[in-house]
Amino acid sequence: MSHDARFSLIELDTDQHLESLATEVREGLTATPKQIPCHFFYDETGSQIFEEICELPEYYLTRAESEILRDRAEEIARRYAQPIALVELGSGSAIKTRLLIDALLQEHGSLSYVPIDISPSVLEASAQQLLDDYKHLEIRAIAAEYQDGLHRIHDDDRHAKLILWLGSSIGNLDRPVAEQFISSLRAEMDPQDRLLLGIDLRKNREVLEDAYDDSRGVTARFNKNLLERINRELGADFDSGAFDFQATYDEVEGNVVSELRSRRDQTVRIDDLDLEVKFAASETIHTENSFKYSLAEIDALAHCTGFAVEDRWLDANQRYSVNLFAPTDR
Ligand code: AVJ
Repeated sequence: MSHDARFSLIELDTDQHLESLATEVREGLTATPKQIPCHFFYDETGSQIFEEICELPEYYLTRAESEILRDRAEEIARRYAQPIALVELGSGSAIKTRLLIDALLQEHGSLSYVPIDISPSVLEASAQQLLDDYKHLEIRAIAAEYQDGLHRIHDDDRHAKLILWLGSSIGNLDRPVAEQFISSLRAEMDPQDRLLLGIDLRKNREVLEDAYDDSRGVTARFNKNLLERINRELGADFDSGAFDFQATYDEVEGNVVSELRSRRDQTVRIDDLDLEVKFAASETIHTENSFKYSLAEIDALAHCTGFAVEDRWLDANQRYSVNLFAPTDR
């Protein structure tokens, strides 16, 4: 079959939910403490730098997750007797998804892949590649925010679903928000459906702070690109060299906090917002939280969102977990 027959893209109108860069930068840089939401990391440059981060010796998360999926993909595929719909939140780095696509096609002969991502262009590009490589793959892409996209996956009732949320993306959410979001996933799932969740584990400070502030300065560049993006898109005059990057593990919260810290007193002008932002020496801009979970916290998360942990796999170094959540009835 041609690509056209095997590909569809639904674009949901999510404008009313999507705050623009302008609005959120104004809010975040006039707040105390200052902050910029981490989803703005991922413009074209930022997405490229993120790929570099995933290859860093210190950033073990991507490798650990791939190791687990490589070892377990077949076993996961064999749990389903019939072809399924593989739903993925954030179409992400295709490499990890391919491990599962390979195993599912091997097991069932056909597969429907439903990537949900905010960017239609990212969805189209990755779909072309996948359709070329897999002749028995059908792709029903949804360009939307996760929440809106998820309401659409119910439309396809022919297949059992396996929902993927990989990369420890859950770590960006405050714990109560994570709980709400997993509950909302549960609401879209039937008894035979499963949720496969990649979650980074709590561990000692040094390993975490190295992972989030690498010796080559790639993560620092990733953070400073936020300032350069604001220069490019909002006509600002940030000198990114006048900020230092820092990642600090809060052991009690289990949270790696990423920040940019002003090296001196300075004023930044943002033309498009007609805004001047003053920074005191050492004042910070909060850029990201990366929450870590203990195994007990993952069990509790499953329990209070209507799931049981049906299976859990760790990498050989026991730094990272992939969890198969099965709906419980309640
Ligand atoms: C993509 C959100 C999982 O928190 O580990 C990597 C992003 N930030 N290095 C993470 C990130 C700095 C990442 N997530």
